[in-house]
Amino acid sequence: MFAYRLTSRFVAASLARPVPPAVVRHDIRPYAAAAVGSEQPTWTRSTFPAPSSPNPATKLDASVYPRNANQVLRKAVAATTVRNDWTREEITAIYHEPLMELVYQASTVHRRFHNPADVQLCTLMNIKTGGCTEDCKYCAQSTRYQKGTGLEAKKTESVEAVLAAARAAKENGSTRFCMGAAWRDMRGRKSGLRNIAAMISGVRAMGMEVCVTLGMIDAAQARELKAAGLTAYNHNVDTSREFYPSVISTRTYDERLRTLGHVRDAGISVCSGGILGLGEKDEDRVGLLHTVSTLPAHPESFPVNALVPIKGTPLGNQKPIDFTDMLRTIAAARILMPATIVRIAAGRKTMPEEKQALCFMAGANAIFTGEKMLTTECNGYDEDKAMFERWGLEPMKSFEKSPKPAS
Ligand code: SAM
Ligand code: DTB
Ligand code: SF4
Repeated sequence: MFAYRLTSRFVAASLARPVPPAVVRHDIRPYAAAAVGSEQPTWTRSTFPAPSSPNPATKLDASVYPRNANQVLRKAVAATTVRNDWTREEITAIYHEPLMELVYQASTVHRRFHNPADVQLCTLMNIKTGGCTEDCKYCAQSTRYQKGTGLEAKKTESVEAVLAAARAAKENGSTRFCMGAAWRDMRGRKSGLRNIAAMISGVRAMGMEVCVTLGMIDAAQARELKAAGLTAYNHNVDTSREFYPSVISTRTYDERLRTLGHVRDAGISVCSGGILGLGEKDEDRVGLLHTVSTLPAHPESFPVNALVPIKGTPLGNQKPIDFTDMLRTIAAARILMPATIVRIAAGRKTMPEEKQALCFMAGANAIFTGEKMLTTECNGYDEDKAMFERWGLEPMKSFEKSPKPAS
């Protein structure tokens, strides 16, 4: 009561008095105007004097952090169209902005391009578990680390089992169903592809968006998946081009980009993001953002995975990514790719709700929900429903952000 009286008296007093010029920058009105795209103040690192003892975690190489950082952020935030000509220097400047300001500006951009209450719910199913020949150092499903992980390879799931899981996901409010297979590519899997086409058309017939992640595919396979009704294809570049070879040796960065090209050419939405916490540096997270935000067209979806350390893999003892690095990556992605769905992917299970809320504030607008990710636990449907209730979030409608299918 007391607080209320104080506040209303303060509001009444400030409305009565004209705002003196000295406090104009604190006035909320320019920020509100920014939501419709006009000029606004931005508080950047260069707005403040250099700290007397720089924090080693945020110390920057002057050669990559441009002097005109303020203008870089200002221009990025004021943009009303999507850009794909970002330079690494520009992305570095945005990524290293004071975190509060970065989140605030990302949130502003988010509100210009999306309804901030809408969050897409996607459920994953591993349709082929384990037995993968690749050597991705983070992965539970590679045969190379099987002795340590103890994960047994399984047969591919049946179409019936997949459709039953999709139905359950839909009943729980998911609008996208994503099927993953633990293999390198689709070579020599003709009957496998026919089976997957049946899964795709069955899930589509339920009115859900369908995504698959099947490793590398060629142009003809992409067209076949499109013909079956596929909405999106997930294939992550994972990290920067420079850091990539320290994580995976059995396929190249360019091979990944070629698959993304086939997906795009077939008219399928691209879902491509990365993993944080592999031991990469800030410049690698900037490199990841640079790769995806300078593709000829931005991915429609950008998943941000935090490494889930799997015992027995080479990264099983990796220290967790700093949450602030994850938040910076999400916020920068929102500014660089304003129309893209930014997905909090792996690692959400261990994230307290308040951290998740900060990610949504910074522009994340999709999650995986359900019993399982691929081999690890996922935040359950009920837990996520309760969180949405508390924070005023709503499940995004089907095909809200993906091209509506013809039929
Ligand atoms: N085999 C296919 C491929 O690699 O393209 C599809 C499945 S793969 C598991 C999909 C993505 O999940 C990987 O590219 C990686 O970004 C993410 N991922 C896998 N294991 C992970 C882990 N332990 N922690 C976080 N993300 C992980
Ligand atoms: C993506 O970027 N992350 C999801 C989905 N796309 C396929 C997979 C995360 C896997 C997490 C580790 C596991 O469950 O094995
Ligand atoms: Fe195989 Fe995919 Fe795991 Fe790499 S991430 S080992 S390709 S299942």
